[in-house]
Amino acid sequence: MSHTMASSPQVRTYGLYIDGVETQAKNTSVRSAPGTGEQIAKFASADVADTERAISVARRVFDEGSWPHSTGATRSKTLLKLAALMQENSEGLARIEADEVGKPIKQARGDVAGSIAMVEHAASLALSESGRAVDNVDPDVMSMIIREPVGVVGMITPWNFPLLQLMQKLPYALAAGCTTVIKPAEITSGTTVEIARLCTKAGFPDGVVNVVTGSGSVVGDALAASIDVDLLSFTGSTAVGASITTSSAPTTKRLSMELGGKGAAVVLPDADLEQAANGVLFGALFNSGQCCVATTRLLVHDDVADELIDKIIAKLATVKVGRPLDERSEVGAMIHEYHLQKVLGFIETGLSEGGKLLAGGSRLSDGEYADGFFVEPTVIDNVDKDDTIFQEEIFGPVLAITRFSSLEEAVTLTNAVDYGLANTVWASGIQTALPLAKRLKSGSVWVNTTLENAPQMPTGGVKRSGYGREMGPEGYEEFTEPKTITMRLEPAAQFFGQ
Ligand code: TAP
Repeated sequence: MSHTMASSPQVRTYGLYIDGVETQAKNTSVRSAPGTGEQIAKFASADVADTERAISVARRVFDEGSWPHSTGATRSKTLLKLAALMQENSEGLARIEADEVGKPIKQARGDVAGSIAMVEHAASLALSESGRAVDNVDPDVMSMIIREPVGVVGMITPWNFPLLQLMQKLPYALAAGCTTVIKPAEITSGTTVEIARLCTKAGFPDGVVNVVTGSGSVVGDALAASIDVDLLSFTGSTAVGASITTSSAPTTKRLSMELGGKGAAVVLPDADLEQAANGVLFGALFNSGQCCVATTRLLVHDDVADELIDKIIAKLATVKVGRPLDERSEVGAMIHEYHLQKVLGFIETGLSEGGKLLAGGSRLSDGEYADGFFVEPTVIDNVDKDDTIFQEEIFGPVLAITRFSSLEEAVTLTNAVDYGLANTVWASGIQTALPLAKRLKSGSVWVNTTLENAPQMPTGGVKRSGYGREMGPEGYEEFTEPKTITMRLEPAAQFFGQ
């Protein structure tokens, strides 16, 4: 891969990656760039038989192959080799991601850097994590809790951060000794196939990393229904996640669910308002708001609401919406036309339910925006707890503002949604900020910062945002199964009152 290839108008072609070999499928799908309308990639569209072939390869390689029994050092070195190859190809990966998703190239570079950091972190866990001993039950009893790889892992990922979401799962599963079958979102499959190619170069045995591109209702459903998939690790919408819990139920496989979100940024009167204005806006607009942890609800104390909103509107005037490969762009395109219309529909509903438009509100379609799916960053004030845009995940660059007058009200409002992924608190006094952070129902809370992640920090949701954690030692453990081996030393065990 080279970035000249990625940035040329030439269409990139990707096949199915099974057992270390890339093959074409009977059908293909074509992806046009959401920022420019140009055709950029052609993906293989797998059928159920292709998916079952990939699963049976992953099953055989897990049951009979060397990877699950390899040493921590081998897994770690192979992961570090993958990280080095990703580094060599980082600009190409970033350009594919920007092209296919429509995100600004600067942010795509950040996604690649973050992904490499996760591979390196997983490499360290492959060396450091192991089982434990229990030796305090009886002086003559010793128990070992060993950690075994969970088996064949199916991974289903969304289109908003194709590489980053994959890397929150794949390196940790590989560090644990699992084999994998990955189904990326059909329209953004490029970097996932690129990673499979790099995995072979890095020295992962054939069949450890398999990629089956195609639609969710075919490939995803086949993964959910397969008895040979031991764990299905899913990132996507709450609706599809819920349907997978049903479709996979007869197999009793383990599930890990990273689902939707509806984060709030809570701004207290003692907050640094300049910082808060910048952070709130970034949290709402990052990845064009197509971000599970986006803070698209601003909950602000009455005393500082007007001042903060003025600062947000002033800052917004300096934010550059632009084509993904334009180095100046800070907000890119929506993923596709249908989604753009959905976002515009949410804005319309928000205003019809009593919201007051402070900025944006329309599609951008002139000049550089003519061939892409761009929405103006939008700010709506006067949003009530029961309004649609307060409750539902918009997945677009829309900030909904609600005011409060007491800490209790801020807690109630933050928690008054079905989701529980990530929230943010802006406040100077730690005595207020920390107790507040503890009362917010979400898997993560940021205080005086936002969207700040690192591989050492686990991420995941509560309520309808799902269950399970990714990254950190907790994320690694998701891909392991504890096994308890108990031994009696001397004297011999007593049975039936011998
Ligand atoms: P979804 O529409 O749910 O799609 C996610 C994945 O599921 C895609 O690969 C999709 O395939 C596949 N899929 C669709 N139907 C399926 C089925 N019946 N069985 C199995 N798989 C199926 O989500 P999206 O629109 O791509 O992504 C946006 C959503 O992801 C948002 O709700 C966002 O909050 C959430 N998200 C959550 C997180 C975390 S960490 N919690 C991170 C990122 C995104 P195709 O699309 O190819 O058909």
